[in-house]
Amino acid sequence: MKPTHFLKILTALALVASPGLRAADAQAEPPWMKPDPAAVKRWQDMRFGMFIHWGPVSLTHQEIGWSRGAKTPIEEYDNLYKKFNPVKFNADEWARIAKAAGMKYMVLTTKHHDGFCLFETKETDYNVMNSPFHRDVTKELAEACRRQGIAFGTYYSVCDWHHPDFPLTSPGGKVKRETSNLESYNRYLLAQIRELITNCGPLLTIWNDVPQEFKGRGVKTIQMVRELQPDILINNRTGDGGDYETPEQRIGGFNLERPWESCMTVSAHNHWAWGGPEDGVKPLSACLLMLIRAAGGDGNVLLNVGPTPEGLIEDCQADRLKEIGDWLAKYGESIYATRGGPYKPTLSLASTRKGNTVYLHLTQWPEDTVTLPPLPAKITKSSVLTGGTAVVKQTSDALEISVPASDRQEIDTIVALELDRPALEIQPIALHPLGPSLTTGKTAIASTVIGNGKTYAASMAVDDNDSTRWATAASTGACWLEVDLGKPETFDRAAILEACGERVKAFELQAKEGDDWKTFHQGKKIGDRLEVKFAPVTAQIVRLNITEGQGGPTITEFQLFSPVPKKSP
Ligand code: H79
Repeated sequence: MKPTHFLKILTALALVASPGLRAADAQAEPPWMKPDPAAVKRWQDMRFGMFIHWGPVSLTHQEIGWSRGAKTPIEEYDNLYKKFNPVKFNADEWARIAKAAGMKYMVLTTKHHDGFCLFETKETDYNVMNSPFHRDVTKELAEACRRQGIAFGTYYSVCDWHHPDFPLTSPGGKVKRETSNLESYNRYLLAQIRELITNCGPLLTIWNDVPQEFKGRGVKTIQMVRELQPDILINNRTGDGGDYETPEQRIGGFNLERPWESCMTVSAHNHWAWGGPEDGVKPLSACLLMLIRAAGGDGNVLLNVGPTPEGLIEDCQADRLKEIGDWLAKYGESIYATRGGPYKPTLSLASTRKGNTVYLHLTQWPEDTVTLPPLPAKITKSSVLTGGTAVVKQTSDALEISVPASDRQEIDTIVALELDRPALEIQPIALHPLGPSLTTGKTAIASTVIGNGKTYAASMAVDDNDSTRWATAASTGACWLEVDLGKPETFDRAAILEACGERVKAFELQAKEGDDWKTFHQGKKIGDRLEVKFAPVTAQIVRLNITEGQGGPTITEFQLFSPVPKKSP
């Protein structure tokens, strides 16, 4: 059968990132577990921050932490700091680059999983003051940010593959130490976070990472940081949660209840630390869509740069950031200090709101007229922020928007709708033209699952939750995912969401007929989200057969949809 074209139509994308605390738990919580609401609001209003992954590892062009004991022998990795001398480092220049990008805050890796400390600390000699550079990079950045009106926060990994008391070590935290002392390591961690707040604070946030060993210990971290600085925020990777969710390398789903921030890499190869001159950057469109989709879902974006061993943010990264900043300088009113919605984001649309205004970000035009469910408000005026005019028709059962093709922007056409009431009063509106998926909650199996556990099981691809996924080991190429629909069902469309970039290179959709698999659709790349349409198929057992893959394909959702019943005239 012939592969059909992409269907780039409006589709509700996402579900809520991850469940918050249950009401009963919330009541039992001590008050210091809760952030200062004004501080949360200030941080949400910023919407866009700079993440910086840096350290002696930049000398190797390999990934921070992960390359220790893998690409780089441990002995060599742990001695890199003796050659770390970033003489061109200028904290004010980094703050200036962040500011020009329209970023309102910065978060620096003060200690990644490799244990090296980019700040002056009494707790270990393994820190920047003992490198030839001999300067407290963290403090200098905190001060430069303060001078330039940028909020400053510190990334501090909970896991530490270098520290002798930490139970796991390199490569990749997969090796158990023969002796360890988590209690003593916890004292070290608390002492260092205290140093960061006292010497470099006040801080916007403590950004913890990889807390697997810290269940039950995060509470102490949260208590201490709030005692030291009541308006500080702390992310959810403490071991016991925290103030905001942190989807990584993907944009979170719509969520007005729980604050969230997606951390993303500007590197074309998704590198955190500097990947060398050939690393490259993501296109401007991809960067802007991150921001637009995040704002539309009520989340922030923390966009990462990896500076060079000389201490420079490479031109190609800085130039891309400047382009984002130029866009924000023109259209920032539709991003900063807005809330997500009322329409939940889809592939082709995101909406944000502030005061009496709804901003529609139209990022694709599958049809000349965008038809949406009606807004429960009267639109008193409309304008196109990006230039030109829009025709806006409001009826009792639809809102129709059209913008002449010549006024549509390649990346984002922004239509501002003035309402007769506060836009925040409107309840979120889901756009579900594809209808509910037939695969949701059904039984799924896979040819292989990373770790063979539940976390990345096949069922995670049919749970209608874009925070979970079916994953395979990095060595996996070809693989398959099979869903039993429970009874024969008829479907003519599929949506496939892939995580972690484009690891699928070729795939087919197959239906089981007796003992045979019949292919009803073939495709190549999947990517973030692919929607396909085909002639109706009736089957009970269906397979996503990845015939070519690289680096361990991982699928967030595999969905099938019944044909839409024709409207009677
Ligand atoms: O600092 C960045 C990552 O190093 C860190 N979080 C962000 C902010 C992180 N630590 N653990 N994880 C993320 C989760 C595990 C990611 C992995 Fe992989 C994906 C491990 C194996 C595949 C990335 C790619 C790291 C090694 C290969």
